[in-house]
Amino acid sequence: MTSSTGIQLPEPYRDTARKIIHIDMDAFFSSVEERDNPALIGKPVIIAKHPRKTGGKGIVSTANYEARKYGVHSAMSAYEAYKKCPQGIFVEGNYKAYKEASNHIRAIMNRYTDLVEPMSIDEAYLDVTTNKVNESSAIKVARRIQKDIWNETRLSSSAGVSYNRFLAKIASDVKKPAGLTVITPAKAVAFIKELPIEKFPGIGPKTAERMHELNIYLGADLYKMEQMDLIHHFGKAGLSYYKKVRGIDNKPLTVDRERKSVGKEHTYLHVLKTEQEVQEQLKRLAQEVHGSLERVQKQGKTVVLKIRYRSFDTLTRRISLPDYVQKKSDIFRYAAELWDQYGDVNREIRLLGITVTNLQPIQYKTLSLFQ
Ligand code: TTP
Ligand code: MG
Repeated sequence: MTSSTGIQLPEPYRDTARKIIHIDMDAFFSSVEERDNPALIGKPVIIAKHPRKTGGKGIVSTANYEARKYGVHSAMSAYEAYKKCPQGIFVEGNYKAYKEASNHIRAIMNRYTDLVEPMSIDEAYLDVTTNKVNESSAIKVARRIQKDIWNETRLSSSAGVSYNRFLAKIASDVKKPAGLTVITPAKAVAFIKELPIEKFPGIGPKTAERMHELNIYLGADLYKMEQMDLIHHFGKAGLSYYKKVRGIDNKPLTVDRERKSVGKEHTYLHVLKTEQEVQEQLKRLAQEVHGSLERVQKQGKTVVLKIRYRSFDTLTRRISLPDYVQKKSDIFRYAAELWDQYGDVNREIRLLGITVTNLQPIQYKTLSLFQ
């Protein structure tokens, strides 16, 4: 295609071979609360501390569909929610229960495919092009997962099925709660053309505003824009909009293979011969392991020390703790304790390593729950 600048850009390729499902739980936090306290069912439920208790502070995590009828929604101030729906029942979040439900749901998904990319506590993408139950219909897989989730957790979810992430995500939002929407390659472009621009995943309020200034309100308006012009106005994102409005999103799922441990070790060309050298190296290793734990947002319950002597004799000794550790000072303290108990500096040290295992994610903090 020729742009207004006269430069020719290649038309992007549309991959329609994959089968992608997006699952998003319905009114997640409040559904967990209703399940665990049936007295709430049928009433407007708002997940937030009551503004009376916080002196008017606090933000709504979510609200059930009953409360949404009054205009209450996520990220609204609890005070505003109270004004809109004074009879609403304010429930403080119970993060542990949500996390537990989320883990269970993830385990169900993993029974169908290992290609699961969680996006938040209540949503995930699944690539079921090939899957563990040998079901060629992605729609049937989605239905089975929704059914399993309901049977095993008593929580309802909505699913979107299509050939890429972008469309699957749009689809899961079409019919809520308990919906299942399919966007086929044949229908994709027509579907996107009718979509208001602010409903495009990845287009936030600011970008939407800039699009409005360019007279882009619907997918159809975006479709008419030339590739080069979109790049001019929106940079790299412009190219992505150009593709998405044509139903193109070839990005594969990113699967985080669960890390079981985080460790560092160093081999010393000049063997360590003094207690002080060992202590310094343990501190350095503790610092590095702490950094890695922080990057993966995990903490661990077991600290392992590895020692290799000049003779190449190698030993690993571990200590399992009642509480999770992540801080550098804790990792160092336990590694140093192991060293005191099992190490012998007179044998001269060729290698030291510290590993933290028995990991769990650090508590997820939502925008609003813990303020
Ligand atoms: P969402 O999936 O955005 O909302 P939802 O599941 O409550 O409702 P829907 O049926 O429309 O999907 O978010 C999932 C959970 O994440 C939600 O239950 C509460 C939490 N959350 C916050 O704590 N703060 C926020 O601002 C948002 C958007 C969500
Ligand atoms: Mg949800």
